[in-house]
This record gives sequence, C-alpha cells and structure tokens, in this order.
Amino acid sequence: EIPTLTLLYTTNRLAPSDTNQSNATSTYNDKISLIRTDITKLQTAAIVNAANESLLGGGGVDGAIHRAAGPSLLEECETLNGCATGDAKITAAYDLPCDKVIHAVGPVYARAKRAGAHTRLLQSCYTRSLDLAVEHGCRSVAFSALSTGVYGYPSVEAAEAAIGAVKGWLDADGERSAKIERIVFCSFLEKDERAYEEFIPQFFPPA
Ligand code: AR6
Repeated sequence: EIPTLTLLYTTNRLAPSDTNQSNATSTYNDKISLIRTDITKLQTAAIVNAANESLLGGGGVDGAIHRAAGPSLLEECETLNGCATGDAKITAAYDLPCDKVIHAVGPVYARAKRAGAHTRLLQSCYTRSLDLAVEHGCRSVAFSALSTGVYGYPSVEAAEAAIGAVKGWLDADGERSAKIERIVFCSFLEKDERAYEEFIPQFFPPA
C-alpha cells in the first residue's frame, strides 16, 4: 500500500502501539504527522532531502530521491552552486509525486559537535526548509530524518532537535505558520520512528 497524503489526513491519532507496522501513520494534532515509509512515495507539496554541500547527489535518501526524480533533478542541482551546512535550497520535483524538493544540508555530527554547533546547524535546516516552503507556496512538507544516517547524528538527539525546531518555528509567527497545513516527519528506520514517538507528544501534547 502506497501511503499518500490522503492517508495522512484520514488517519486520526493512532495509538503508538498501532504504528509498529511499517507505513503506519500517526496524526498528533491538526498539523503534525509521523510516518515510516520511503519519502519518495509521499505526495506532500514538498519533501526535504538530506543532501550534502555539493547538492550533487549521494547515497541514502539523497540517492533514492535522485533515482526517483530522474536526471533532470541533478541538472537543476548543478545550477545551484552548492549549499552551506545548516541551509537549504529548493528545486522542482520532476518525476516525484510531490511538487518541490527542498535540499537541506545537515551537519556531520562528530565534526559539528566538536565545534558545539550540531544542534544549531540541524535546527536551522528545519527552519530554513519551512521558510522556503512558505516562500514557494508549499502547504505540506515531509522531512526525512536529516543527518541521522551517513552523517551519524544519534536518532534521539536528532528527533528532539528537529521537533523542537519545528515547534519553535510554528510558535514564532502565527501568520507564517498558518501557511503550512501539515508537517510530516518521515522516518525510515524503527529507531528514528521510536525517537519521534517519544518527542512529538512532549512538544505537541494532545489537546
Ligand atoms: N525515505 C526516507 N528516509 C530514508 C530513505 C528513504 N528512501 N532512505 C534513507 N532514509 P542519510 P544524512 C533515512 O544517510 O545522514 C548522502 O550520501 C535514513 O534511515 O540519507 O543526512 C548525502 O548525499 C536516515 O534516517 O542522510 C550526504 O552526503 C535519514 O534518511 C549524506 O548522505 C538520513 O540518512 C547525508 O547524510
């Protein structure tokens, strides 16, 4: 079964125990959802790629997104002049079912931690991505678990930073956050899904 945004909208507050099977979806409030699936299948307006500073592709979710989007995505990325760590750039989505791809460059955990910059850099990926989504009229955004693969960011720490950044962004400006209808945390591995399940209810307590 291919999870779609329709599924995200119709599934209402599954208990965490119902989300053990892959592709299960939890909706925590009117804006925040958790899903465990291949992000290239999602029909949100934008998906957020875990890219590197070159923006020229790689392994992990970046490789999956470039494969599913087709070669035109790389052609557009080649025009962007790369992207700094902690920042993001937006492209068309080509053969993907979403409308836009936001390429965020998360920190390499070990290196950024030595500089005491890991949390700030990871969080700015999330807030910059949401800014770009609003600028480009994307009303729904699905995030991959930035930096938690090759870049070595521990899942629990990453989930806390990511969800905290999104919560802070939503709270900071009501007019701006009203332009986003849905934010999906798309995990791929069970360890990341469990980390989100721990922190989403802390930052977004049920009404
Ligand atoms: N859909 C959703 N999530 C996925 C998918 C997928 N198809 N595939 C993997 N993940 P990673 P990073 C999850 O390594 O740590 C690349 O080479 C994965 O389980 O893709 O930010 C880039 O070009 C993990 O939770 O990205 C960079 O060089 C998350 O995506 C470097 O890796 C991120 O893991 C970036 O490393």
